[in-house]
Amino acid sequence: MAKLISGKEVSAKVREEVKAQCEQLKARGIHPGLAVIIVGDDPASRVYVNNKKKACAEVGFISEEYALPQQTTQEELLSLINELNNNPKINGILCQLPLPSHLDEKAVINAISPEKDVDAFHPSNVGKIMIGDYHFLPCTPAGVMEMIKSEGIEVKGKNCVVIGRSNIVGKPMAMLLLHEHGTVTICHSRTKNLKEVCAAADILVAAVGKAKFVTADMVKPGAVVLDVGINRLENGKLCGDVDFDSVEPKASYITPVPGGVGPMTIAMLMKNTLMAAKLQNGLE
Ligand code: L34
Repeated sequence: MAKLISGKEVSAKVREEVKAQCEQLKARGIHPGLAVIIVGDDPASRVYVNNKKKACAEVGFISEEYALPQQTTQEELLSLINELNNNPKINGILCQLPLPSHLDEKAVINAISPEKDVDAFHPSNVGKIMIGDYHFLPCTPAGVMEMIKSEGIEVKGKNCVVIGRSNIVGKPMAMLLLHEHGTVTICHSRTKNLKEVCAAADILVAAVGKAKFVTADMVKPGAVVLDVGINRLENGKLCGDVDFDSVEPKASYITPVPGGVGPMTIAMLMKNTLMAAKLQNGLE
């Protein structure tokens, strides 16, 4: 029987801390503001953006939503980002991904001012993370680390395996585990003996994007299993990358989906936005 690490509970604590610090900033005349851009009408993105707005309201941030139509041009999107870069009321800018296929994601990420890049996707922030000298951490990997810390789980010297090598999750996740002195392996679609590699992990992070990809035979008894996946099944239910029912009895800790890493991603976004407001006001 694994202990469940509740993203709902851990994220509520993070938001509480952010709220308290936001009140202190407000007392000094600083009101943190986040701009969220969403292009098109992807239903999942809509849910995530709504959750982000809700979290902003809860912690006391100003949030501005820019909902652009599906056929928005690259020029229009870049011109909005440029405006927001120059808007002193806005401390953080986030453009919800994925973008419609006619838009150039890389160019959009590059256009956001690194000081306002609360996703930490800009190459300058990615580089800073690599050398361990950063202000912003990418929200999802940072959320996973926060869950690990909330249980006092030690990473130092542990065998950590990350499945998935995306720029948004897999790669930065591996880096954060490395910063905590884990011995880190990144697996992907070309990995040989994936099952064996995973089964050697003390800490296993699944960020593949395939429902129930991680089965019990891939998990070492007593492993800590963190599930980043959010997959929608045909019946409309959400499901992680981990086959929860078979893995849960084998693991020592496991995160649920929903109510796991998803809410943590949003809480860490609040933390980054607070940091952005402090930085832009010379407080960090
Ligand atoms: N720019 N794009 C940018 N930044 C991000 O950090 C994201 N991400 C990912 C997708 N695109 C992005 C998110 O916001 C994934 N993501 C995200 C955020 C919130 C939730 C899931 C993914 C979330 O709230 N999950 C809930 C369930 C929501 C539901 O019912 O669909 C949960 O309990 O897991």
